[in-house]
This record gives sequence, C-alpha cells and structure tokens, in this order.
Amino acid sequence: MRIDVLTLFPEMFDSLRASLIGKAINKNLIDINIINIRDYSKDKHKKCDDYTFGGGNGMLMTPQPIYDAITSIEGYEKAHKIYLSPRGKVFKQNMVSSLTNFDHLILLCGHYEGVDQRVIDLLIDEEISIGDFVLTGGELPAMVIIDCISRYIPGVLGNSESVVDESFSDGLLEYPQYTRPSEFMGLKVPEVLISGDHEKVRKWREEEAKKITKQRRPDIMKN
Ligand code: 21W
Repeated sequence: MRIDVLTLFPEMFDSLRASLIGKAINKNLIDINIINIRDYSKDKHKKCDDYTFGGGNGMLMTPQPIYDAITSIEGYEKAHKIYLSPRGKVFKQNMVSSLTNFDHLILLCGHYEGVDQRVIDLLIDEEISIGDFVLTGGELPAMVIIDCISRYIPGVLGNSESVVDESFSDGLLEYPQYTRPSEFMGLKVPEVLISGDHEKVRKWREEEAKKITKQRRPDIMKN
C-alpha cells in the first residue's frame, strides 16, 4: 500500500519511523510519503494561509498549494483521498478494514481552522474525524489512521500479536492479563491462569471480558 500525507508540519511524522511502522517502511511493506504543502505555494513568501471571507476568528489554508500538491501526485485521480476533519465521519475499527482495500491513499491534514471548502469539493472523497475532542490539526489523526492500517498489512505484526484475537473484533474489551512474577507487591496472579486447564482459562477470560465490558462500555454490550 502507498500512503501520501499532505501537511504543513512534516516533522510531526518523523516519529512514525520509531515504531513498528518504521520496520514496515524499511521492509517495503508500506510506502509512506510525507509531502510539505508549503513546497507547492506560488506565493513569494510561500504563504499557505489567509483570513476567512465573511469574517471570524482564525486562519484558513488557501486552496492553491493544496490543489497543486495533490494533483502533482502520480495516480492521484484513482487514489482514495481523505481529509482529516472535525466534522468528518467518526473513525471506527470497521473503517480500518475498508481502507485496507485501497492500494493508494492520500491523507490531507488541515491546520488552523481547516482548508478552503473548494479543495474538498474538487478533490476529496471522504472526511474522517477520530473522535469528539478538539485538536490543533489533522496530523495526529492521520498518524492514528496509518497506525491502524499498518496492523492489517501482512508481515507488520508478529504472529503473537495477530489482528484476530483483539479488542473490538469480538465486540468485547480485553480481559485482565498477567506475566511473571506470580506474586508482585503482595498481589497474586489468579489461580485459574496457572492451573494449566486451557478450557477453564478460556471460560475465565470470556467472563472477565464480559464483566469489564458491561461495566465500562455498556453501549457496545448489546449483542
Ligand atoms: C478543530 C479545526 C476545530 C477547526 C466553524 C468554523 C482533524 C480533528 C481534526 C480544528 C475546528 C480530527 C469553527 C478529531 C479534531 C482537526 C483542528 C473548528 C470552530 N467552527 N478529529 N470554525 N478532532 N482539528 N473551529 O480536532 O483538524 S481530524
């Protein structure tokens, strides 16, 4: 999969190389290309923002640098083009697997008050928000989406952390987990987990997962 990211803050994406995604990039499992929108500004001072028509607080990103940056990407017409936006569709796990069906994504990150509506109308296929809280821009949301997608790319996760046995896939939150030592600060690991009875362990984990989901997320407990 190829992912192009357009941003005014390309340095924010340096941290991707530090994680599992960095390994995936090195192994050529995923091709991530960070594009600095400012490089495409035709303004003599490389300006990329301006005041909003109609007044109001804050600056808006101007359409020309964004339009030129996107249309300079080879194959941009066929790519799935996403604008990270507070008014977008709220990101959910089922949307991750849909996105893995595309082999070319373009992620546009807004900053300040966002982008001129005309680049959205001309070029964008889908607007996505990562939740109901206010950030300073779309860069962290873009990294969240890249992180979620990378877990679905064969070879990114080891088999010990497969995408099947995880929270949300069976609709439940995670059961409590323990590693060595079997006693820490006076707290013992539940007896059943060291019993060696795999069926009892499976049942215990299922019950604990249900209990914790009912307590913390009754909204996802329906089924
Ligand atoms: C936050 C821009 C609020 C604009 C009408 C006009 C991308 C984000 C963002 C930001 C406003 C995402 C207003 C979750 C987020 C993002 C920056 C609106 C008031 N109303 N997902 N102006 N949260 N945020 N300002 O903030 O770009 S995805």
